[in-house]
Amino acid sequence: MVFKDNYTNIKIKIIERVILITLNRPSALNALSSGLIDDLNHALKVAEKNSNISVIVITGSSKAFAAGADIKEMIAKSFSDLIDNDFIKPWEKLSLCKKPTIAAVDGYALGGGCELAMMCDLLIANENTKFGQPEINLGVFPAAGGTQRLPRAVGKAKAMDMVLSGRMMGAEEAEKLGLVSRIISSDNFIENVIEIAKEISEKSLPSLIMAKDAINSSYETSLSQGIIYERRLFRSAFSLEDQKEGMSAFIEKRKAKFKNS
Ligand code: DAK
Repeated sequence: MVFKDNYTNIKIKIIERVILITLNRPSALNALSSGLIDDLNHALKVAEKNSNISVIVITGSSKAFAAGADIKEMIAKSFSDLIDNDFIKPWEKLSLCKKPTIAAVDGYALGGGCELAMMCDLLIANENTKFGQPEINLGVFPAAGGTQRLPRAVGKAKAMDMVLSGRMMGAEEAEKLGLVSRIISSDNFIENVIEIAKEISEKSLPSLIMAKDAINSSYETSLSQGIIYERRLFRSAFSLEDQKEGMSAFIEKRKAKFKNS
């Protein structure tokens, strides 16, 4: 399986071991139409299988990461349409991706756009970013994980505030609350995010995958079960050549050269 030469709704660029996926529906502020999600999922699937790629960065434009699900596509749907065809299900592919993912968020990240960003492992925001779950203004409420991931990130009080009032939250507040991993200033925003991604991509890929898996499991299990799972994964890391290389490099005072095996 290979990347398409031309996607309709995204652009891709490979920089060393990093893939940059840019959501590209400028006329609709990157509203997440089913066509866009199909393109995103295709690129994600290829990137996940491609052994030359370690880190996936998803970004939008300086005006909008994504302004949510496509309201024009959604308006005519009925209850039974949603029962027959859960059109949000395909969005979950991102949250199931085993490789590290980074949302590089600039401009509006609203509704499904905010939810998509929250599915990523790191959320790096430009200082101008505005997060929000404004679905309440449309007579509905967040349903692509917003009522679940947002309170886990920012706490119940702030999640209730955002979801019930539909107000937007700036990057600074979002970083203070733990929704955002890092804020990067506007100058050379995406280049700086790529540098962070490149730095991560130089680590051992199997260890990155296990570390991500261990952290995600902390949301699904009790502390004692999570600690047992962490320890099992840690033991497996000792079957990697990369573990010997990483520790030898430390002792020999040189930079580790991981083989991802
Ligand atoms: N969908 C479709 N088109 C959109 C859009 C959206 N979400 N957001 C913006 N656009 C389009 C506008 O209609 C406009 O198109 P034209 O009128 O030029 O054809 C163009 O993008 C530029 O937008 P504006 O003219 O409005 O630009 P402004 O700078 O004035 O305002 C804005 C920017 C981001 C504040 C504004 O566009 C806005 O409020 N957008 C809507 C934000 C929003 O309400 N987002 C939530 C969408 S609902 C589900 C699970 C989850 C979901 C659904 C189902 N299930 C489990 C079934 C998720 C739902 C959502 O995300």
